[in-house]
Amino acid sequence: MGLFVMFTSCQVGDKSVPTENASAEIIQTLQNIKGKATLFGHQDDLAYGVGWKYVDGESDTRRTAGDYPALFGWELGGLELGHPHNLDSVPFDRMRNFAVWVYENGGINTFSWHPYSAVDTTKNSWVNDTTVVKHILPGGSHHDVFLKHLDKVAEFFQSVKTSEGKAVPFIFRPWHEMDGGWFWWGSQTTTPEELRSLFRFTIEYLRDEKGLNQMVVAYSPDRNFNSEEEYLTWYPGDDVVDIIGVDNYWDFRSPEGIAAVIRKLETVATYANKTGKVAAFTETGSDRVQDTTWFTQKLLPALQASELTRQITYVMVWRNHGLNHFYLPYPEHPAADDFRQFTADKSIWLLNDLKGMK
Ligand code: BMA
Repeated sequence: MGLFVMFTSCQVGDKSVPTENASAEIIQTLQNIKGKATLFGHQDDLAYGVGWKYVDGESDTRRTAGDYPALFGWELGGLELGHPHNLDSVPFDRMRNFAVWVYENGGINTFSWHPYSAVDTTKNSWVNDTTVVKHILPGGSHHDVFLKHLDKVAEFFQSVKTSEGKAVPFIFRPWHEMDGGWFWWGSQTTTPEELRSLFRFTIEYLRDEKGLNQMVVAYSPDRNFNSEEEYLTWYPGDDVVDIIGVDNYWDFRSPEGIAAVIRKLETVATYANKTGKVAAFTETGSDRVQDTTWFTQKLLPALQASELTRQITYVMVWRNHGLNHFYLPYPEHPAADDFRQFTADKSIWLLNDLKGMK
């Protein structure tokens, strides 16, 4: 990487205090590419794909487009209960190695977390009929259980380091899609104030108590907003968020929806500019890519719609679980050519493009 900024600003009260911060590497990279390119990302890319699992060096992105993604998504759900693998069966030991490989090969890691409920650990993230958040906040009946969950997450993050012992910087994207009703931290059971407290508590605990200075934080509601004010309903504060994001699958499903995708990306990019942060399209995709020109006719036009959408620093599609659930066309898939064209666009960067910049 060219110019390395070893210090970032972190807000304490109303003062800006420089802190030595490994996460600065990621922010600097994203600031450098802002307006020039959008990094392409894929969830679980190195772990498995359509028709393969845990084959060294394998990647559906590389199989189809000839190079790895620039950004790699990983999921932590299950870690909080001490499970050896996540809820999609990815062993945490392998995930740690993948994340180190990504860092050493010039890519960026981002972690999502779909935790089990600390109130009833038999319930996964997709429950919306009981109140959880109120009970896990400080003073709540299950706060101590939640702290143990966070300790597990912290311990894992601390263990992601190179063989020389350097902490691997990463993006953490907790409590996403809170504006939807499907998760236990979502709008069906949680007030905006509770969610903001949960988000803030989570980050302050990991960063300040556990010293995770290599962590960059992404805020990513789903598509349920029509103004900046609505977008910020759940926003925990500029001092605990670095990346201004959005998840949006839904709006792509109708032809008129692209305008909505664009409008929301513009809201995100505008707020990022206002606060000196970077904007990202944190999750999207079309399951099984049934629309075989989705990448060049939907996603690319959305990313290239305006100066603001061109400032989206990365876009990530979800995982390639198998033939019944995948977001990236495997080589024989009818959308493979379209995906190749998409990644060949000079504004879309895979791993080698990103390395070239550095
Ligand atoms: C969902 C699906 C699930 C998966 C979950 C967490 O969107 O892909 O199969 O368990 O994400 O990764």
